[in-house]
Amino acid sequence: QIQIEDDRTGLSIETLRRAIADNLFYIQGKFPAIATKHDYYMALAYTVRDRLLHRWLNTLEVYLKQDVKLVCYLSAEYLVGPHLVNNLINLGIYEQIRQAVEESGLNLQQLINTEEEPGLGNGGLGRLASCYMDSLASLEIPAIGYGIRYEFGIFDQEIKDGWQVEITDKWLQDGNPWEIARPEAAVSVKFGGHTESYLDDQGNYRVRWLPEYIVKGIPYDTPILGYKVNTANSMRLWTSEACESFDFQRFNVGDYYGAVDRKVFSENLTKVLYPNDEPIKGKELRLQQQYFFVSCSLQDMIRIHLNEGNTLDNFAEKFAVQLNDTHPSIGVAELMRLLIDVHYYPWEKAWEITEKTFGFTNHTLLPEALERWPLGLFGHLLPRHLEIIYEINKRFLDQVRLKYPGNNEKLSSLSLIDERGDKYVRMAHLACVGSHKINGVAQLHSELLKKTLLKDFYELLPEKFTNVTNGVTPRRWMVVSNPELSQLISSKIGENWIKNLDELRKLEGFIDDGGFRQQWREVKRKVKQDLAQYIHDKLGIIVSPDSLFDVQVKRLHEYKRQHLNVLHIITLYNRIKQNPNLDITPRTFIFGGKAAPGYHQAKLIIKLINSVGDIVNHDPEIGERLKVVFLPDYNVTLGQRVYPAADLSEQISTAGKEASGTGNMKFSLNGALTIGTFDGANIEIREEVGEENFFLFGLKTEEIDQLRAQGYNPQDYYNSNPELKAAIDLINSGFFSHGDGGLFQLLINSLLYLDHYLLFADYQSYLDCQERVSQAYKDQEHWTRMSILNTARMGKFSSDRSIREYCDKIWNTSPVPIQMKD
Ligand code: DL6
Repeated sequence: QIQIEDDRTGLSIETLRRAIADNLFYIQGKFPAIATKHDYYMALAYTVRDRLLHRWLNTLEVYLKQDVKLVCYLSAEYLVGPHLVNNLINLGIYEQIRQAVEESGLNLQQLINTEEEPGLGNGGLGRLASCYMDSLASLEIPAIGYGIRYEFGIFDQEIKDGWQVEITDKWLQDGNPWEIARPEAAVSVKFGGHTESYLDDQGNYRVRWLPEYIVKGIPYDTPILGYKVNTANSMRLWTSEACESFDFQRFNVGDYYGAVDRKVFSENLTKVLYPNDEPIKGKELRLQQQYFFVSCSLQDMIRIHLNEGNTLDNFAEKFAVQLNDTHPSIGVAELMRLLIDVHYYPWEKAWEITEKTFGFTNHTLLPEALERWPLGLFGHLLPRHLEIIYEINKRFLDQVRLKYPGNNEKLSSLSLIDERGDKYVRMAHLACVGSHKINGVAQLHSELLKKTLLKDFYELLPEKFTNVTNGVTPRRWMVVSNPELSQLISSKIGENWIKNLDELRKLEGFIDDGGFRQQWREVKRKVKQDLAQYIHDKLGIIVSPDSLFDVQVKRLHEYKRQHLNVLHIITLYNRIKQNPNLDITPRTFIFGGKAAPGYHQAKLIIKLINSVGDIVNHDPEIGERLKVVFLPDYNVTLGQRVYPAADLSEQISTAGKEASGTGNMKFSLNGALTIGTFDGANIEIREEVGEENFFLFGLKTEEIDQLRAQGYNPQDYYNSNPELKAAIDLINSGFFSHGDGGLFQLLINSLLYLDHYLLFADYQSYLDCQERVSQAYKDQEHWTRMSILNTARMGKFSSDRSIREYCDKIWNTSPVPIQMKD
């Protein structure tokens, strides 16, 4: 019998080649002689998408038929990263496609490189959401990731004269082959106006909301395929549109601009992603965005549920909704509104459903990142939700009174409304009260939540609190980004580690094999060479792949202390200048990361890194011993280049400030050693890899508390530590800024007179620890052993483990395997 492959589903090289040619012709409307690389990328992307659609529609059909429980991840941010290569890996057709592309006279890597990544997030929180989407699908857990389809994602970063310059990110400009619009599933979202009460036919008291305006939400779906399974879940992102594109009444009375006002407002709603680290106050558009996507998503869930013939009575048994930080926490009030005002549930039943449905993940202890909305603004935009929040609060505070009679202090600290000065709605409190589980993202962070930020909630509702330590997907962060190391690993222990990361432990059995260690080093050198080439091509800086690649890539923030790293560089520089023959381990310091456009100190740190680099890199006396590189426009794509090439991972936040970190996991997984503080997931990484394979330094949280209680004075450290003083004085002298001693003054003064993040207190410990790193690196055999052990012991930090924990502790869900129909 002859088997004929369908051009849209077939996986043979010949069929794939034909499908690419077909898509070039019929979708891009091009023939080879006039096709650009981008045309070929699109033709290839559509070829891959066809194979996804097949699995995706099959998955949706099974979900529908079996009326499964769905995990709905509500996240204002997703940092998806490029789709093409990840889909090739997860489909298991990388090699076939490479050959099919080559037979068409093209180079797969070049096509992969033309993809513009969707930058729909700021950093860790958004990237975590995407790792979790990968794991949900790979573990065959039915899920939808709901979010916002920002037209402009996180800005592109350029560096001009050492300063960050922000450029609008136009990721949709050349089309997005991975998404499918679903205008038929559009929903309406109300804003503003007022409420009124009425009695229904049965004499029940009801409230209706008469909005000032209504916006339409259109879903765009992107299939997210699991690794070598048939499950493809949906990432459903909402775009806002005007209900009416043109107001003829206004036009007819001569109000030409007014006629398009509403349209402009509606379309602006999902235009742009807010950079984090900006003060929230007054950012009305952000609250509009949050409410918009949350309302769209909850309405969507209810539609799906009712379509399956259910009533909402069992909504919580069929939907587990996770709040990714407070950004979607308005969902608590919105679900109450939908249940009470639209589906006429009594308050008590609605509340029971709501609390069972939601789980809340906190991602930060930084007080400035905690969302609270001025009461006036909130009530103006969401008048009905404010009423509902007042009622939730009234009932909640009654509960508090029972436990703490006469304790006004407790009432005020737990209340959903902050009334200590100007009044605010506290979104974290709404999330805590309205969720059945609350979790932090690393053990230390979850403990600190209970002791500090959410202490009163913990004392009142201890059973709600739990921890789920973050994880990262080994598919993107090893198989996609480090194919060389992945192949070496698989050649020794097979491929099962990709689905079960604990299997990496088997590598320990090869640790005494000198040949294996040699191969390990060769792979590292090769990826370092590739990064060195990239650095040369982009920045014209020559770095040696034999130097120690010391890497800090993450958002720029004072608590992450990139400037502590700079103080180390300057100290090494000073040492060489004082002793030109100094024998030190040659290092290439590599930085990358974006600063929020309004965060001046963070931008000044970027300028400082580049200024120090300018001097150090051009000083002949320093030569090859020190190089400083700032990689512009750090994003997922660049991360994929950088993590595999690192020898040393800088995780040097002030203890107690980094909730978890996930870059720390990606580095270790790729065989880098960590220099880190006792903070976030560093602690658990050290526990896993062994303290002898981790470079720990700095004060612990309790020591920091003690130091502050005694009265911390950074000047004491400055005056008593000559090397620290020399480094600070050199910056202040204008040595790195063409004589302009004032340029870095804001930054330096904040260290000298405040040092909120205790750089000076940790400086000596950091330097000593870096010295241990340098010594260790000289013994390459031993370093290789430590590197292998880091990789081998990273099983815990797979996002598959995190997702299993969410399923068990919070969502109460289990896998639904998908069989393919012929
Ligand atoms: O949980 C993901 C990620 C953590 O790894 C980082 O430590 C933490 O800083 C980050 N938090 C945020 C804050 N956003 N808010 N709110 O991005 O989350």
